[in-house]
Amino acid sequence: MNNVSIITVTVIGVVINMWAQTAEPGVTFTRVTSGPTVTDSGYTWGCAWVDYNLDGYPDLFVLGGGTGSSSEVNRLYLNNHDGTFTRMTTNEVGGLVGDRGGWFGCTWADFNNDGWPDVYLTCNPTNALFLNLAGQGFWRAWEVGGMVTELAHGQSASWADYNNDGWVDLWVNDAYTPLLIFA
Ligand SMILES: [Ca+2]
Ligand SMILES: [Ca+2]
Ligand SMILES: [Ca+2]
Repeated sequence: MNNVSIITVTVIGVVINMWAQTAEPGVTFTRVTSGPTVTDSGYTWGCAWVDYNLDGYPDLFVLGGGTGSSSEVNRLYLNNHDGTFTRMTTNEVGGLVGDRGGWFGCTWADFNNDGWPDVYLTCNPTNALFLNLAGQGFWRAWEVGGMVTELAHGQSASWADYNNDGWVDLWVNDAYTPLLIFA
């Protein structure tokens, strides 16, 4: 893996594909076939790269899909700095990887401006906001108003400081309610 410069990940249903680009940009990609990021089974939807522990290496977050009794948990893969990843457990990072649901999308941003990236997740039946505990885990925030109570079937979301006041704002779309912005 010494010649790897870029890794891309695609998650479509149960199929997880991961390609590593060689050091010469634009030349070729090689499919990654080993390690938990490509061998773990389960039904998955969205994904994102995020350096959640701020060690300078991007970690991989993958959302578990499904509904009802077949709902899934999310996955957070810690970058080991050597081309490999370790799947984090509920004991290590909390409900972010233990709470079951029909998780659809995620958007990462430091919403409380403490320097650590937090994440908002869209889900059936309840969307969620997880606060990053200084890279040592995540806490699910419930007392944050309608962003985790008004929506029934979130699809996707995105953070941006649209009014330029120094605090990120959240845009969410939902299958059954009007599009919403939480500022
Ligand atoms: Ca990291
Ligand atoms: Ca934060
Ligand atoms: Ca703002």
